[in-house]
Amino acid sequence: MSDKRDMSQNSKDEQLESFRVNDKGKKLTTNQGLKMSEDEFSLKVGERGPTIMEDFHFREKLTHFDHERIPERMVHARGFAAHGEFQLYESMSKYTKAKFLQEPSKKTPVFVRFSTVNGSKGSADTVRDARGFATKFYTEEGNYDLVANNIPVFFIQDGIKFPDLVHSFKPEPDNDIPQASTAHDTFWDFVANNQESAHMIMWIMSDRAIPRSFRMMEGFGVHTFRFVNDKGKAHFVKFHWKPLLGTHSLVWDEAQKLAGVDPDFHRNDLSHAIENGFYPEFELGVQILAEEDEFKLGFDILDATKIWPEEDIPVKIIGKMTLNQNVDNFFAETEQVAFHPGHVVPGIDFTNDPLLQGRLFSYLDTQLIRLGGPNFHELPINRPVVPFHNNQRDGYGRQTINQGKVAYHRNSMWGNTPAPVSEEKGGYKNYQEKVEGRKIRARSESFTDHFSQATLFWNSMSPAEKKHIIDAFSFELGKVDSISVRQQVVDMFANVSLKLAVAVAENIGVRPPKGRGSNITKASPALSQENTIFKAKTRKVAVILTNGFPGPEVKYVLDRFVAVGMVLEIIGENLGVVEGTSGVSYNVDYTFLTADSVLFDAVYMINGSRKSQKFNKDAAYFIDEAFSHYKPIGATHEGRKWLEVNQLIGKPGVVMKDDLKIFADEFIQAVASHRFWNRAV
Ligand code: HDE
Repeated sequence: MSDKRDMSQNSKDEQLESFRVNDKGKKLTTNQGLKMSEDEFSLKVGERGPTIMEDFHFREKLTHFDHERIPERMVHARGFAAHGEFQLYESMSKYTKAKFLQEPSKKTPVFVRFSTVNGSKGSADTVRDARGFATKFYTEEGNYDLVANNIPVFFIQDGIKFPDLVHSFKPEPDNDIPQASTAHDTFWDFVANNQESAHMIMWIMSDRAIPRSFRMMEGFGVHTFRFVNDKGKAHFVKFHWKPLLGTHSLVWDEAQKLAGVDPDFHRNDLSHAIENGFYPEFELGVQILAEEDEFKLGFDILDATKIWPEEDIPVKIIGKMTLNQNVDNFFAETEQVAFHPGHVVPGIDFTNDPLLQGRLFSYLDTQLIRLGGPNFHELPINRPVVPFHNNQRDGYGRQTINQGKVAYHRNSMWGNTPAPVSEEKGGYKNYQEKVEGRKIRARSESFTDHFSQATLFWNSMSPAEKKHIIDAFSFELGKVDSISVRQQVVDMFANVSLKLAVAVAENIGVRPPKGRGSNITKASPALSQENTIFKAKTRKVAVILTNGFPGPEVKYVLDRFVAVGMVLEIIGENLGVVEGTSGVSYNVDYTFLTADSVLFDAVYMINGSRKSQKFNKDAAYFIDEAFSHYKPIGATHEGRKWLEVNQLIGKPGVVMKDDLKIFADEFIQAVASHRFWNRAV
């Protein structure tokens, strides 16, 4: 690609366009462009004879196929991505000179890959795990990667422990079991013997680890980074993504069932939302701390197991990212994208967080093995939208044809070019932090409080959220064979909350914990999902509808739902069209054979008991399950019979009204509420 083309282009999409190929309607050729007359039969000696070496087409086709797979990511193997754009609300020039954070009028193309951490590429979407939330900004100063998670802290404090952590949570090495799950001995043995993990474990046991959707997750840069302005003045900064649909989760039973019913649940959710024009939106927030205040927070800001409570340091919302385009090709884009926290632009810099320092080594290293060499930056999805010039040459898969003889610095033959650029003219210059010290392998004393913020998190949870945490610990430790490990974990979490540890100990058959509990009483309301945004928009409603439904009335209600952006899926007795009175009809999307309540956010029943016993049984099960997952249930017309049969009338979140306008209002409100935790199920 010529510089001219690179320079003229600021849209990543235009750049990708030049790489897109559509084979539809084309003639078949080999990779050398040779048209082939036959693609079904290998070249043989006689019709029944052996295949011969001469068959270059056979060999090329099979060889390519044999090499189609690349190593999956060591962690974050299962991911799903989309394109979009980022736009700033107000200039950040006071804090950073990063060009993409100066002008509210400017749009920066982005590519975002969401992922689970633990499971293999083919594992289920809804497992209990942290989620990756990695964003590549294609800026005019080169690519900036914000490689974030949906949890604001991490398990460990120093990058050197990452292989130990990952070995403990991956399937156990003797039998490769279990897949995509931390509910096994080695992980919990690691936790109990590496107590810096306490805070992260509280998040992993909470609802945050089973998100309803990628569209409903927060994102966190985790580490403390630096913003540097054009005067060279630095501020500490933490990055946040806030979803405009609010932060919402599944319930554990639902998450487990979804892993079977639809292992692609989050992928489907994201790609369908984009296809239907419901573009996911996330606001970018920053917490900013003056350098002088580095030691004022009561914990070490270089410790990645700590948050900056939002009530103490507010999150300033500075812009919005909109995901508006699905990928064309999963391998070329989602699989080959290569993120790296070290991909920065002037105005964004690092701190000495030892976890961040470890990451700055690991990401480039991992791309070399995964993408087969040092030229992965030339892959279309990884190319910056500005040209790159340096003396790096050759290597596997090199695409640029570098002209001329000179490939070294310093030179006279090319006037010592490519030439470094001064800081004033936009060259990156690392922040000149003064550091002094002895070379030692040690943990700073300021990194040794592992429990205060774990308790802060616990204190901030609603009663329902606390119950989910106790249930999650009990599930995970219930799968641990070693009684000693179970006991160690319970003893450890007594330092977070005695109530939590005692409840878990009872459930998993170990001695009551030895710990004394915590004297931390502080809470941070921003940590509870009860305090998030609630909207009916994009919520998926199962509409149970059979022939003979009252056409105009049902149409009125369904139109109201669509008007607020709810997504309706019709469940009927059979596929095809379901007919109502006055010529109103709908296409049926599912029968009870293909629909399961876990696929939906809410249920609306219009038609009640049918002649078929099977239909009645299936419907009863469907509604019961939705009820047990705390989902809104609405009924009008004959649908009310189901509420009677299932004894649901008057229960929280069960809406039944004769007046259809009032019904629609109340049901929309119920759907926006997400779940009704005050139900006894
Ligand atoms: Fe990663 N991490 N990580 N990580 N990480 C990778 O890089 C690593 C950490 C995160 O969608 C790998 O390209 C170390 C924190 C995301 O492609 C690897 C340490 C956070 C993704 C790696 C951490 C993350 C990765 C594997 C501790 C949240 C997926 C494949 C020092 C802020 C990116 C790859 C994608 C991927 C190393 C800790 C986020 C092996 C050594 C903390 C979102 O390089």
